[in-house]
Amino acid sequence: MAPSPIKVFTSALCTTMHTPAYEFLSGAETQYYESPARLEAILHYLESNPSSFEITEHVEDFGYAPIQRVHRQDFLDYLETAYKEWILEGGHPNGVLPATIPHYKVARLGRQTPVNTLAKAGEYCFDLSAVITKDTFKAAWNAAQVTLTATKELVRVAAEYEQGLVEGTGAARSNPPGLYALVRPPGHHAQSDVCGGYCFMNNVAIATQWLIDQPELKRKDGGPKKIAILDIDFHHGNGTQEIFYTTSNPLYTSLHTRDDYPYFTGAEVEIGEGQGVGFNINIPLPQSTTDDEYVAALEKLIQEHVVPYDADYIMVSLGVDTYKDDPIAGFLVTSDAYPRIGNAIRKIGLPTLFVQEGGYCVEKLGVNVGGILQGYLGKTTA
Ligand code: SP5
Ligand code: ZN
Repeated sequence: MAPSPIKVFTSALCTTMHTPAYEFLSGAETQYYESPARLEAILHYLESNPSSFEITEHVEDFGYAPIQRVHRQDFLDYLETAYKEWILEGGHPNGVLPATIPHYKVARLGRQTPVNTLAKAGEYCFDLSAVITKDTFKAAWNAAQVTLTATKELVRVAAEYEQGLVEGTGAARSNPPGLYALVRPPGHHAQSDVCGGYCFMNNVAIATQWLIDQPELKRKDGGPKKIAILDIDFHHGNGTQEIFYTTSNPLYTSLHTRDDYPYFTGAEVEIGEGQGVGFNINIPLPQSTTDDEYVAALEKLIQEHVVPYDADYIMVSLGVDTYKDDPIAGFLVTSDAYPRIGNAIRKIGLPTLFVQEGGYCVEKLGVNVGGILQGYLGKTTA
């Protein structure tokens, strides 16, 4: 039986809002690379392939609670009020950016409680890319709600799939259901109480924690459902790592650059703490990584860590900034690799939600993201 199309969840309430005019890269003011044009390009590809994708703008309101399970309230209050306070204090209308960040060598003795917005910006943001505009809180909120809406549907299609496997009505382990949350701003750099790397709220972490929290979702042994996160964005997901560092559910796994942003996290020795030891898997790769090397590393990660974990669902932090011509990132990976990546994820055989993270080569975003999703459907080209 042919696989069902991938259900795509998106909303203009997140994709078109939050548009800082610029950021700083290597000391220079540049365009803001994390832009609505990225999502338009992906959407255009998906709309041109209606036999593979079913797009919906239906968004449910899950309220504040699932976000509060992952992010600290003082941080969320800051995100919500920062822009207004910033303008009142005479900050530039492009948005809130820190000028002083409590570097650990300074903060070690610091006991001064920050009061103004510039100080708070330093407290709650770790780099110069997460510009807070008047719409940022709303956009991040809606990205989380879209991701949660897709996650609720994941639960439904997963149950249907399990039923089909039991009754043998055509479903087969080789065609697990797939869904896609086409959202921005991205999430995997956002920690429990600090933004950065274009990320404000951690969509994948919020959705994962929501799955674990559902009282009626149980494994056969009575425990909560298990989730394996597969982070294939070029950059290490320091946010997702931090949020789940001390727990054995979810399993966090990441393939990422060893040589680039966020520089200070992503080493193999970051294995988790306490109950979480062994459930944080970092695979740093060199800048020179090719298609074959990338796919081999992914297959090895899946065989050695994801499959043995015996998860109920897979959450993919889907970044295609691994692409060779990405303007701010990139291995030597070409567009040919993406269907192979999707195929490797399909072979895990578990219901999967793909959530959009990075990828900045706008002209190739459609074919690269589309390549992964088409590969998941068993196709060999985008
Ligand atoms: C979600 C996501 O992909 N966020 C990434 C944010 C990266 N921002 C900093 C990029 C630094 C680029 N440095 C270029 C070095 C030359 N290769
Ligand atoms: Zn990235």
